[in-house]
Amino acid sequence: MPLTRHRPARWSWRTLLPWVVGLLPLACGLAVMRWQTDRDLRASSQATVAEVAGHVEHILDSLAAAARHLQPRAGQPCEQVQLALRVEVTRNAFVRSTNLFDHDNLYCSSLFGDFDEPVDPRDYTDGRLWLMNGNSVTPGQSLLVYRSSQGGRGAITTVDGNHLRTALRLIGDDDELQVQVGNHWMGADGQVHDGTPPVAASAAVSLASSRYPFSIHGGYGPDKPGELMRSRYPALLGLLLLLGVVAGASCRWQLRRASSPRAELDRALDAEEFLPYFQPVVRKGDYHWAGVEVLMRWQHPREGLVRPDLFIPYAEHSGQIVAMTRALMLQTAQVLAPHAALLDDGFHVGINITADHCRDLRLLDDCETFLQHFPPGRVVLTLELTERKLIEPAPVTLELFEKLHAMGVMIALDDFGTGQSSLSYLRQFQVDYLKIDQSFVAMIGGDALSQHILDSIIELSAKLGLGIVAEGVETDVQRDYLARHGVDFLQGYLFARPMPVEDLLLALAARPGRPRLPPDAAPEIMRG
Ligand code: G
Ligand code: G
Ligand code: MN
Repeated sequence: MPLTRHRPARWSWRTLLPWVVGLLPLACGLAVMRWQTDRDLRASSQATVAEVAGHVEHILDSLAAAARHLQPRAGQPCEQVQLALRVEVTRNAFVRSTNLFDHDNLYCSSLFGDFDEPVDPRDYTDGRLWLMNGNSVTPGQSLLVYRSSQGGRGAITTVDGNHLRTALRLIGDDDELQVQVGNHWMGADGQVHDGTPPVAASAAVSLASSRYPFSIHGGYGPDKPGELMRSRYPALLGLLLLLGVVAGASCRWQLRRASSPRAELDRALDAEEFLPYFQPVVRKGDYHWAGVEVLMRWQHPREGLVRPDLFIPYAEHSGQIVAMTRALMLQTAQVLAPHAALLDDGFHVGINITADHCRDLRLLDDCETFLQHFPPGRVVLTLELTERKLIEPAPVTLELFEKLHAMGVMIALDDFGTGQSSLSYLRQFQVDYLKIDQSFVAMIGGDALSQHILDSIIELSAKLGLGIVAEGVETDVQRDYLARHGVDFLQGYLFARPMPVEDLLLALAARPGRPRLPPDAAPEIMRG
């Protein structure tokens, strides 16, 4: 049974706002922390890169000083200069080897003495530096080569790549550092690669030496800012989280507290909290159920079931009653239509309508939608208009009622006797039924004057050819009196109280001659 209709999740601003308010301090705090962290990381990265560059310049100063000393000896025979080459190696901690070249040919080396190898200045960045992945002496062992030349002759000094590697590792222990010379670069792993080094994910910084043709690149991995924030601001993060929760919760609380009745009704309409209850109307004589009146109930999440007299007046005042009635009609059709087989042909369904609903022709669509849910002729839709708040006979209203009648919709004048509708009014709107207000029914058995009023109403309706329904029948005396006076339909606690749709369907199914009696069904009181 589609009685429990599932609710689509709706995201209105009222549900979103507490989240936004709760997340805002968190987002702002995180943004500020992130900005501060990035700034600090960048500063630390810049400092590290500058320190490494200074260290590499210091190493290169050693190489340059050794080369400068040897430069004047270039061109002299190897056996004469070999000792001087070795002295430079011994004197300088960073110098691994020294060499001399003449006419672009390396002819003397501190390691081997006489040597013979071409020197191509194009290998050297700026003619001075070459970062290579090993040479013929130590293949696979990176080294940095410094070349000092004057007119095709000069000195070449080298430093082991390990010295650079140590600088990269020790100075920036958790940085990603690289030294780049021309088209070659070396990372903390000590390997020399071609091309340009990868750019660090965060706080990437590059610094080119002003004195030698190399540059240092530094930065941190992608996880570094997060790690730093967690380790640096644990208390602040916790506080922000708490602040967010408190802000969100208090916003939610405020929204709930400060919500106007109008907003509360809108919310309830969205949440489908208005339910149809059904009170049977019985026929005189056999007291079979001729139909039902649909009465709105508010299934409030905290207050429980709310009676309509507590909220309908406000809804009528604010105009929200029209949307609420429309939703109620749709819901009524949706819960009854699957069980249309339980209804007799011509079963009356009475809906209470307010004057506001009759100001344009949209009520026609609402009624048409309602009737389309049922097999033709199965239900007769009856609109109950209260006599207390009469509808003005504007042209559009008259057109509306004409078309409603053409569609087979009946009109009942509710609470009859409490207002002052004229005969012309009854005729103008082609009213089909009068519903005698329960206050008159309660007069039965009372003084003679009150009873006279009731009798007059019944008489009047008979003269006008209108059907008549008595409301609020509570006793056998009232029932018998009304039956004797020819009242066609009766409604009241004596027959049945307003009930939820589950009970209505059980009671309808339990009627004699009906199939499908549910095993544990406890049918509502039945007089049929
Ligand atoms: O159901 P209850 O029994 O308590 O109804 C109280 C008042 O609320 C009655 O005057 C009845 O006409 C009105 N009422 C109940 N349901 C609706 C409805 O759907 N629309 C309007 N306009 N009035 C309703
Ligand atoms: O739409 P109307 O104003 O006629 O609404 C009918 C109202 O009368 C509803 O509030 C309904 O619960 C109530 N009602 C229905 N039957 C009885 C009854 O027998 N006695 C009393 N006191 N109220 C009734
Ligand atoms: Mn009514």
